[in-house]
Order: sequence, then structure tokens, then C-alpha cells
Amino acid sequence: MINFKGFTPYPEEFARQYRKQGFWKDKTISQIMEESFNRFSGNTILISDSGRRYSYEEFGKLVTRLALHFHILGLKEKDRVVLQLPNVPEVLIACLAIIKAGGIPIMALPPHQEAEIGYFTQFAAARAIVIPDLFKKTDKQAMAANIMAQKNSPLEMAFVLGDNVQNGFHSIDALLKDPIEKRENPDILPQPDPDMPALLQLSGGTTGVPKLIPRTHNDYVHNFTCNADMCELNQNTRMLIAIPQEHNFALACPGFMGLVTQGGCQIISQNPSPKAALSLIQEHKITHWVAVPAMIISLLNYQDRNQFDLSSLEVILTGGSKLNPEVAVRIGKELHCDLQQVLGMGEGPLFWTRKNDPQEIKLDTQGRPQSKGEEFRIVDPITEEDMPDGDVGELWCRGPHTIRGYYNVPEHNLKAFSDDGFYKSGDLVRLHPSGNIIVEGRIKDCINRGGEKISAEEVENHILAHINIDNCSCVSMPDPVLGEKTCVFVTLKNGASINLNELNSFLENERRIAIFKMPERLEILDELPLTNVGKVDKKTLRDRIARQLAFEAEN
Ligand code: OOB
Repeated sequence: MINFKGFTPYPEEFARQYRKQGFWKDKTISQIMEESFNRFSGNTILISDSGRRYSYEEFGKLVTRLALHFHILGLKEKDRVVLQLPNVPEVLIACLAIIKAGGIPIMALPPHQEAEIGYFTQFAAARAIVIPDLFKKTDKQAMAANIMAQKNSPLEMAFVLGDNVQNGFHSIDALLKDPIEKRENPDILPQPDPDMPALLQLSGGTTGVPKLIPRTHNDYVHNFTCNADMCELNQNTRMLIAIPQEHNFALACPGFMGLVTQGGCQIISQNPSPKAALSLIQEHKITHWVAVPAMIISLLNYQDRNQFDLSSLEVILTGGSKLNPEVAVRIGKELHCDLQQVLGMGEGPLFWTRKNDPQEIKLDTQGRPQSKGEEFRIVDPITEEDMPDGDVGELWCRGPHTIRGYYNVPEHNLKAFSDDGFYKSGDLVRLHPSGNIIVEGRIKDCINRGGEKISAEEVENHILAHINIDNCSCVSMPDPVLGEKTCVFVTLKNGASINLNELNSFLENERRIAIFKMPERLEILDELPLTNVGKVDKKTLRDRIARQLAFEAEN
């Protein structure tokens, strides 16, 4: 019996089936990683964009070393640790070290600010945080110190990457240089139950504040090994990742973890720009590029693209937001490489197109489940009946790497999961006659900004804290590259005024939310349109801003 408060385990009969069918191997992530560190010891595992390189053996030693330091400094089994580092090798070393020390990393994203990090820390009672000294212009140590100073803050330890580590915080560089393994035996590290949560991912687009997604060792190992198969990775694979490494796509779909099971090499980059991608693809003879559609569009439209040699590129792995079929066609024609689409979710479900699928399926669909154990339904969200084949409905999923509940939100879980354990994705899809699915839209109230998910309600609650604002509603507006951006419609208090700059500086400085969540357009109305049940009519607002943008583009 798993003893972890707030976690919804898989029901016994499903767990038994998943073991029997070989989906669950009863090994921890650390065990699987170590098998690879030994097996591929001389291969290069990781190269940073500044040229730092690690062999499997070296990398494995650093993970063990940092795990021992965490343990000796007091990190205990099941302790939650907020992990927030940019795309540098240490983000992966620290992630695996926390897991190896028995801790549970909360996979925060680099742009998150005090509002988000403070919330995760409190909500999950995190005892430790791993941060850079500075990220862009933000002083992350000041952020951690503020969170620690809050009343009843659970946060006790901060581990900092960078040169200017403040008093009382631990320097990651110093720990990585100190060979503690000569003094302490790695056998002292705990051996978690593979049915225990190994890490907490963040939900993309549920209502309100982000939910935490507990992924168990068994489910995650199945997730990334299956993924590595799906993308046919091997020892010659050279995979470029410039999306945030903490994100499920970059970490395990197939991501770093999947790649490591096959002995390949990852190039980790902090720069998502097309120019950086082009030069890294050329320099490192990249075979697999992991990119959200917005990055592909920017690269296709990059003027000097033809000056780079992209002949090594075998395939682009893309997901996170909808890939336009017209863009999909350009990939083959202009970049001369293959394409695999994934509809993925932090909650676990993964649909992939396969390399040997017919062209029509690769270009027009988002694939079918990767795991033989994944079940899905397409339902009418109101009646919860299955839709006739080919009709649009909500996608529900259940399987050996799909969670049964978010962390510690029992009320919300009653709505987000069906009685028989299907995760209600909030995505609207239809079934293609081939058995693949096509994403048609969503019913969840979020904005998908180039793959970055923004909960409308979360941002609205911050905006409503502004004294000039009476009411507000955030909706998506179309964008040619990012797909969607946030537009906020506001009504003002009597005689008050506001513009976008004033609002965003309030959100940045007073509310301290991540910049990517800030509205990129503000529209002032006398009143917000309402539906006949009295809710804000977001469809009318979305149509209105889309029409307005189309009009502005023409004039
Ligand atoms: C990935 O995960 P999340 O948790 O950030 O976002 C999940 C949501 C999905 O529910 C869907 O609304 C959207 O992102 N999405 C797509 C998509 N892939 C994800 N919408 C249309 N087409 C696609 N191909 O985004 C994620 C996780 C693992 C691998 C890849 C992406």
C-alpha cells in the first residue's frame, strides 16, 4: 500500500494487469538510468549549447554525487523539491539526483515567478528548491528568500547554480566538485517503491492555479521507454532540445530519459530561436529535433535558413499545440526530413503518428496511443455518451501511464476524472477512419501560447486584483506563429482608466506572475457579454477579437 497523502494510486486490478502485460517493470527511474550509465558508459550523453560535454559514466557519477550531498544535507525520502533551472546540464543532473535521493522534484518552468513558485512550495510543502542565481533579470535567490520568509513556509533549503551564492544557501557547483562518494556509500540512499510518485509535473490548462501531476516510477518508465521505441531512437541519435527541460515533452516523450535508455546523445539549448536551432543542427549533426509548431514556423520563415546544412536531420518531433497541415507539408518539401506528431499531456496520455504511416496520416492527424495499454473514448461532454465515429467529442484517456488523480485536490479530481478512472482531457477531437485522432479544439478554458499553456482563470484572478478593474475575461486571439496569444477584455470602475503597459507592470511587479501569461492585448468594454446562464460569453469575445485582428491586418 502506497503511503503518500494526496496521491491517487491505480486501482489494484489495473496495477495487476499492467504488470502482467509487461507495461510496468517494477523498477525505479534511477535503476533504469543507471543501467544505461553502465551499459553506454563511453558514449556522450549530453552536450550543452556552450559546448560542455558529458559521457554516460561521468554524468552518472555526478548524479550519484549530488544525490549523496542532498541526502547528507537532510533531504529525506518523499520530500518535495521545487526544480527551476534553465536548459543547462545541471537541470538534468539535479532532477535525477533529487529522484535518486528519494525526493520528488516539482518540475517548475524557468519563467515562473514568485506567484507560481511560492504557490507550489506552499501547496506541496516543498522543503527545498533548486534555482539559478539569476534568470534573465530576475534575482532567483531573492525570490527563494521571500518565500522562505513567509509565515509557516515549509522551505528550508536552497541549492543555487551560479557564482554568487548567498549566505545560508548551497552552491551546486561546489557540491558537484566535492567527491562525497569517497566518504559515503551510495547504498545509504533510499530505494523508493516503484508505485510511488517519482516527480510532480505541472498541468497545462486546468481551471485556476496549476495542478500538480504525480507521475509514478512505473508509469514514467513505461512512458519514456515506449516513447523511445515509438521514435526509433538508438545510439546514433542526436537529439536537440530547446524547449524547457522540465516539461514532460522534453524530459520523457521521449526526451532525455527516453534517449538515455537507447544510448543516444542530447544537445540541450537555452535558446529556442531559429538561428540557434539551425546552427546547432549543423554543428552537432542533429538527427531528431524536438520542437513545438511555433518553433518550426519560425525556422521555416527564417531568411538565411539555406545557408545551414540540415542534411543530418531525420525527423522533427512536434507537439504541444496543433500543427497546421500546411506547415506539416512544408517540413518535407523545404527541410527534407520526416515528421512525427504527438498529442501529449503532462497527465500522461500520448498519441503519436508513426514513421511508416502513410503521408496523409502523418500530415493531418495527431496519431494514436503509443502504449498498447492506453484506452481512449471520444464522448459528448454533457451526456458522457460515446460520439458516433467521426464526430467531434471530448477525449478521455485511461492507461498505464495516465494518472488517476491530481495531487491533493480531491474535489477537482471528481470533475476531472470519470467514475471509472478516465482522465477528461478537455480536448475536442475526432476519429479519422484510420484510427488516428485529429485535434479540433478544446472545452477547457486555457490559452495555448505556442505550446505554453495559460489558465484563463488564473490570470483573470490576478487582473481582478487591480483597483481600476471591475471585471475581466481572458481569451485566446489568433497569432500566425504562436497559434494563440492572450487578449483580455476588461470593464473599468467608475472614471478609472488602464492601458496594457500599466496592467502588465502590475502583473509583473505586484502579482509576480510569469511573463508568458501576461495579456498581449487589452480591450476595454462597457460591459462583458453574458451567456443565457449568466457566465461571460467567451466565444463572442474570441470571435470579436479575431474579427478585429483580421480587419486590422487588411487595413
Ligand atoms: C504537452 O503537454 P501539456 O500538459 O503542456 O499540454 C497538454 C495539452 C493537451 O491537452 C492539448 O490541449 C495540447 O496541450 N496539445 C496539443 C498537441 N499536443 C498537446 N494540441 C494540439 N495538437 C497537439 N499535437 O503539451 C505535451 C506533453 C508531452 C508531449 C508533447 C506535448
